[in-house]
Amino acid sequence: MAEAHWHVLGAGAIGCLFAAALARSGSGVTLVTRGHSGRRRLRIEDSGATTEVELPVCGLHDAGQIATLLVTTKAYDVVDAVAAVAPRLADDANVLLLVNGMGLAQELRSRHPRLQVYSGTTTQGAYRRDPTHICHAGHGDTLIGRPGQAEPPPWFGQWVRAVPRCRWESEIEAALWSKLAVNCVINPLTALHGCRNGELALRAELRAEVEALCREVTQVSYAAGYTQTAQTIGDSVARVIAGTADNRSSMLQDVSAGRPTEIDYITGYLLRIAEEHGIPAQRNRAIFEEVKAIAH
Ligand code: KPL
Repeated sequence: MAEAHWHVLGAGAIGCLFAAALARSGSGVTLVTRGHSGRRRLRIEDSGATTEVELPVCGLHDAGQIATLLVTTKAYDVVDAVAAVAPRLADDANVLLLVNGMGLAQELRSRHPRLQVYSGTTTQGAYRRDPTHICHAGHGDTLIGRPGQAEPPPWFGQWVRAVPRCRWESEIEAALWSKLAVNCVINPLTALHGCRNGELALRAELRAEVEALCREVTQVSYAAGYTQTAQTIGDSVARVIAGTADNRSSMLQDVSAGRPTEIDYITGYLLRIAEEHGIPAQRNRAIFEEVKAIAH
């Protein structure tokens, strides 16, 4: 059977990093952009060494069928971006969502029932020095899965070949939730206080806010059946704060750049689950409103 050809929608740092990794390990890859078709040379910098890879680029509305799509856009762009390429998607196309937050896989499944929608989460760190120059800043784990699917699909072998520390996760919802839980605490607080992640552990008033949010996330996690996250959220948040102390969170970067934030898919998703279980989650609700007030 021929290997999957990957179309990558969302040519930000993470999209380019995975596109380059797939291409370098022998997979066919095309970047899908809002611009014109052509070729793009990407430079990937990793631990001081820079490698180059040139990829074909197509426009959103070009002809040509898409059988396997990796989506790495901002969460708030996913629905529109997938709708834009929908006429090109094969009947049973595979769509792998590697985006922040939760709720989008369900939304895509209900809008496009024929698609095979998979989800992923990664702790790989990357940022763009410019649109073609990506800095691979941190090596992490990449988990991919689909609710109810114990065994990976055939295309997953291409990911194992391309991406170190990539594994199939049969409990992908729990993995996504545990990342969401950490993001619910760190991202809005750093965005509201305009601080780097590490400051959340240094200032007493911010430590108190972290604790209050963690208590609510624990409550919601227990109610939703994510027991492991409920039992470990405090330690996980402390570890991520320490490990990414110098980082400006993605939400702080979005607010600083005047972009929309992903709050609807992070705290907003937590609040929807809290409501389903009759939990008020007042601190999370307040912080959700505050982020809404300062951002788009
Ligand atoms: O995922 C992140 C983000 O900024 O979105 C963390 C882990 C908080 C790192 O900054």
